[in-house]
Amino acid sequence: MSSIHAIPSRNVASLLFAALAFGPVPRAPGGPAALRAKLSEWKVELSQGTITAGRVTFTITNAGSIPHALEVEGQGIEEETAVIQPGASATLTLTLKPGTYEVYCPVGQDSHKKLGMETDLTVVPATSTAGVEYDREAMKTPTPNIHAIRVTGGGPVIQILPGPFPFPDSAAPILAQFGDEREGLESQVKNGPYSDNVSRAAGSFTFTAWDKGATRDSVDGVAEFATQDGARWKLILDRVQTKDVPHHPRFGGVILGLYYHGNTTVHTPLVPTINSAVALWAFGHLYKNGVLVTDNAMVHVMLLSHTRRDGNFALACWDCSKNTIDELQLQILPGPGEPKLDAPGGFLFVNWEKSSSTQAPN
Ligand SMILES: [Cu+2]
Repeated sequence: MSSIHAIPSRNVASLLFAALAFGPVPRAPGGPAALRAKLSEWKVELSQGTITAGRVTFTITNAGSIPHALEVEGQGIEEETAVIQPGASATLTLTLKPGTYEVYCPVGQDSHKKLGMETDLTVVPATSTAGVEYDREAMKTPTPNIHAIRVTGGGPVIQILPGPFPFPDSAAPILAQFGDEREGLESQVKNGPYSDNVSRAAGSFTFTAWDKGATRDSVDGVAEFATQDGARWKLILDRVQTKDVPHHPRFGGVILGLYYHGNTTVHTPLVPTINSAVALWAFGHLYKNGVLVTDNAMVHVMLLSHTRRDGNFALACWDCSKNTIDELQLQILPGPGEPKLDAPGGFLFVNWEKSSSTQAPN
């Protein structure tokens, strides 16, 4: 064994600093190294980002309000825990070789991962100071990939009017997990915007959305439509929202390719379970018959799996996630603190039933 006295003292200090700040924690002789993982909406936090190679026991706690799990993937390994209920813990013991591993929540066909529940774990050789180098690598801020989508509304245009939710029995157990939001949602089960009560409308809606990360997302688009009562509405999308609230991850973000609603516990269960090509929350300028209503209309847009029957446009399925993605939903609510919109139920909810999308330039 080499003597520590051979290393100049300044280097000892910097090595010690590096070890304290980011370095691998030495394992107890014989036993596996210990690593703690904390799961919540929507992140995975590890007690350390770097560990030495060998046997590792992950102790995973679900500190969130919905079920999660943990998967470790990389270097030929792909191992996951069973689903962990809120407040519960689980352990996972693995033998890890040096390299980088992805540590994420596999729940919801990777929708939790897409919402941010992923992190990296770097495993360094057991007998080496190379960990310092690995750590510098791991500390680099990753350059996010920008993805953009252009969506064009098409096919029959319908306005969804207030009414009862058609799948109250299926939604009830999920509603129970929504805490403070439950009461509001339960009133929407009886009379809300996710009903079978529809009427024919007409109009156009085209937009482009950029997924650049939670606070840099962007959107550009215009919707023009005439509702059942003959009113002509125009919405100019202005900016994404950036507020996060429970169950509404990245409320304000642009999210491409998410599996949610229905029984997923992500966002409201009063929309059937769907896959979305794009979902976003934004503020817009809203005009009625050429007169400005508000500069702060709250807008939710989704291009999603088809949920409605041809012909009468009733909601056709509780789990619609396997259906073709061609339904474009536009929901408009008044801005925070503003009076209800002059429309049935105080909201505007318009669908374009045969819509399409293309990849847009970044
Ligand atoms: Cu999860």
